[in-house]
Amino acid sequence: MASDLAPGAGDVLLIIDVQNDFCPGGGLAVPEGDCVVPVINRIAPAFGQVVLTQDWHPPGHLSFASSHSGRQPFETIEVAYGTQTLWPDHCVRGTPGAAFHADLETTRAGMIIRKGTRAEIDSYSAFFENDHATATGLSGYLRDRGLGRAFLCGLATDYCVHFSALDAAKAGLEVVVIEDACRGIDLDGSLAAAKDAMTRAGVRFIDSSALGA
Ligand code: VGL
Ligand code: ZN
Repeated sequence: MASDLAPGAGDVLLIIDVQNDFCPGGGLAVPEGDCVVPVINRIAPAFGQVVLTQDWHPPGHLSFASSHSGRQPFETIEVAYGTQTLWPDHCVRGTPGAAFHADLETTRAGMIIRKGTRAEIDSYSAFFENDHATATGLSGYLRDRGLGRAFLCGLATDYCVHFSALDAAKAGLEVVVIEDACRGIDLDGSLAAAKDAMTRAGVRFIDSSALGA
């Protein structure tokens, strides 16, 4: 009998930010970030619908420590929409660091969402910018296509995967995070906190082997 986790109609695989800058050697390298690539390539063919996201910042983006004199990466500042962590420069639109990892199989994607494209606002979530008000259009896309369950994977577990999962749950989607297809940054306990918040939001965590793919 097929398990309830076997991907079918109504399911989408959401591949978050598998870009060079989040992989070893990149501007904001996530430990083992590149290890998600073979896992994602193995499971993606099981899904009829695949969406990719790409962190895509203009030069001088507000989330870059280098945009604030005297500030260092990983410090936080207060901005119009709340607290913002400052990052090393990463995923500057059009640069090699912003490109998908060269081995990531992207041809199956029906949609690529670029986020963080406005200089004055960051966007961790694939659904809303960090003001939690400006939509990217992804929830409409999923709704229009009748997709009610989102399987999430990619980088980073505690930032873009985390906030995408919360927004997906808020939008009424059933949300499943494929843990071995994600890696985290883990800044000051952010990984445990993210997992807690996702669990409280009803997000389910699985290993890719549970997909039968
Ligand atoms: C991300 C920090 C800054 C992510 C993007 O993809 O998780 N994290 N920008
Ligand atoms: Zn970013």
